[in-house]
Amino acid sequence: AKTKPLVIVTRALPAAVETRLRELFDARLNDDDHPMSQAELAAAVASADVLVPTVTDRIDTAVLSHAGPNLKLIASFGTGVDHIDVQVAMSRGITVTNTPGVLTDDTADMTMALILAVPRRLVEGLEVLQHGEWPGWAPTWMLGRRIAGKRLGIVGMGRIGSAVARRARAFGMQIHYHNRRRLPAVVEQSLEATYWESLDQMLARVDIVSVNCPHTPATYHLLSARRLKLLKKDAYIVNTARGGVVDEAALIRMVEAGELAGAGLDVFENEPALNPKLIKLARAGRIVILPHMGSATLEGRIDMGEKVIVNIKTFIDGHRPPDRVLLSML
Ligand code: 8YV
Repeated sequence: AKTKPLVIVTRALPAAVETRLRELFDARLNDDDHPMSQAELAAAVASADVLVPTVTDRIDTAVLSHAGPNLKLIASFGTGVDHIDVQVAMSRGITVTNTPGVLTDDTADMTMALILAVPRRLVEGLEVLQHGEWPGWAPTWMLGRRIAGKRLGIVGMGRIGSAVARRARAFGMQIHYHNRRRLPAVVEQSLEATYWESLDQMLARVDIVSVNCPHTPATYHLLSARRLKLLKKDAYIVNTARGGVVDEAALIRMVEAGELAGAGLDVFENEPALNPKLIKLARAGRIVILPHMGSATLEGRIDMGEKVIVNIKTFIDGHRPPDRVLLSML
């Protein structure tokens, strides 16, 4: 009888997903849910038929050099694949899949939450009350900036960027976007979105920037120190994509110097270690920071797990998995 494939899952997943993984595969789960070391990852790829990593696992060339002859699939739990050296994996005959689509709404909601929270000073207000420091209502106290009528510049108009655009339209914002490819005219019209082929030109004209593109070699520090300087002094920046897309040190300097109104960040260049300057700026009410919670809903995590399972099942059954990562996506 054909034995079940050995599927090594690097982190603990929702119970419903783990139960299903155990039913279908010889699943080795991470019961105490610690982030795996590079040595543990190397050992995992050496023995597994399928590896299920998350964003906390760095599947680099060194780890992949330990890949055993059985490893044919890396079915990542998550959409971004910047933690995996996909090119090296593919050159070793390993297929890589991700989980796009199921976390679009959750991530767009969190983006919208930051787009609202930062200019309207939500966290500052909360903290005033929590510290028992409310001086009482006054006409000129705790004034933020209006969202309606403002220009939102979306960097990366894929699934999540488009979902942010739809939400922001409902809040009365004007949608501008920069993307590798211009959207089809019907889609652009339905989102009432203005396309900017030049990122530089868009940045100079918008009030809030939302980063929604994947992190690839081409988008590393796409929002560089030079480009951040193109923003208006009273502009805000929101990032729910990947920290590496923005030059974080340059962003910090600009907020500190008052050259940028503020920022809402769910992702950072060096997670989970945070630049202490970010924490200082957050304490001072200048920025809002969240610990990579964009897709963190129970429903989302179950859907992601289900997608991982479908990708593995399809692949094991000899078919092309629905969410195969292609080099053209990177
Ligand atoms: C997860 C994400 O936090 O999917 C992504 O790209 O950033 C989030 O959904 C993580 O990636 C899960 O591995």
